Amino acid sequence: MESLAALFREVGAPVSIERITLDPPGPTEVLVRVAAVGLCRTDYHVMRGERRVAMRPMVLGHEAAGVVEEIGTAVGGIKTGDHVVLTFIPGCGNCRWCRQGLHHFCAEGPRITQGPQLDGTYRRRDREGVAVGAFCMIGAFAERAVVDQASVVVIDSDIPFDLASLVACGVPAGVGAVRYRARVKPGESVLVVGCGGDGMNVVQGARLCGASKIIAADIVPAKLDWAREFGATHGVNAQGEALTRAVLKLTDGIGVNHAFVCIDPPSTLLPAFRATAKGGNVVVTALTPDTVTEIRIPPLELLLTQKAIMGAVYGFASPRLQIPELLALYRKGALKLRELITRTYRLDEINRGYADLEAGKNLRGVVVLD
Ligand code: CXF
Ligand code: ZN
Repeated sequence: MESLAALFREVGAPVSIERITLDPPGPTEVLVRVAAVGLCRTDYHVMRGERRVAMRPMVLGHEAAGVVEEIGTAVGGIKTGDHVVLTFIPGCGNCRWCRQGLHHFCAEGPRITQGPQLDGTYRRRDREGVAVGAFCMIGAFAERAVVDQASVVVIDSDIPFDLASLVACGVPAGVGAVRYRARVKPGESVLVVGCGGDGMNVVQGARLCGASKIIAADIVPAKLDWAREFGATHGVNAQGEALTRAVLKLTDGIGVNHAFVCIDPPSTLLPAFRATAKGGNVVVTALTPDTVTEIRIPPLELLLTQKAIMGAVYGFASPRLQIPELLALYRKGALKLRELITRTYRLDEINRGYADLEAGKNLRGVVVLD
């Protein structure tokens, strides 16, 4: 069948909207009509060549929700008509990690930038017949996507698709980092550096965990205002040493219990580290360009302050656990989803959406398909 798709063909160039051919799902795959897909910064890093992928052309887009239209012969637990959220790391179910329920550690995870499906073959071709990859084994900047069942989580059908798409990446990344990585406790203090898609969800995760002081830091004033709506108790418009100083001032010179680095780790990690109290946690959720190969933390300072520096992908918990959990929190009014969406776009407006993200106008832009 044919599908309109946004193809990443050239580094630094806009994605190109083209008709591609989509093969039917293989035995363990499903065909999904994409209903909504978020404009996460990770795809933009790829477009700009900051995060390398193994092939082009490739359909980007990984923060998606939609409807199952067809299932392969060996698919279990998913049926035609099911509403689904796609996961940017597959949960193969067979590796040592998936067998423990740690799907965010799935052994197939390192292959998500390669291009082929989970089974190593391709389902997409361009009009010249050239194989087209699918970013994160999803490729959701398209009307339709064929994905392995390992990338699918079935959700309740009353959740609006634009909101459902958000729990595919940004929301679990941020909320999960607070709940499952740092394990923030009631009364603790939190610093969030960078209040974009991940950071704003760290803010609301900290609120959910009962943090008493939630300091939002960003250099875009509007994001500090938004952060207050999501639960931040303080806003700091500063970076570098000035950021550290401002946070120490707000915490009686002690620092926060937990700092979250949600933007540009090479420049924000040390200021966040130094704004953290002795024995505290520094959690990195943000991607770094491939060219950045080290972080600069004085080892003696690390030893003497006894802080922990941690990474969190997918919020450090299985998307299979988190997606239903987050939707339940939304349903009881504890989690903001609608408020995360600044603007919606058509599929052919993706480049404009990323220009808006770059200009700091969007918390989350979401492509909504008919
Ligand atoms: C990213 C998150 C950080 C590691 C690589 C993939 N995914 C989505 O934005
Ligand atoms: Zn993402």
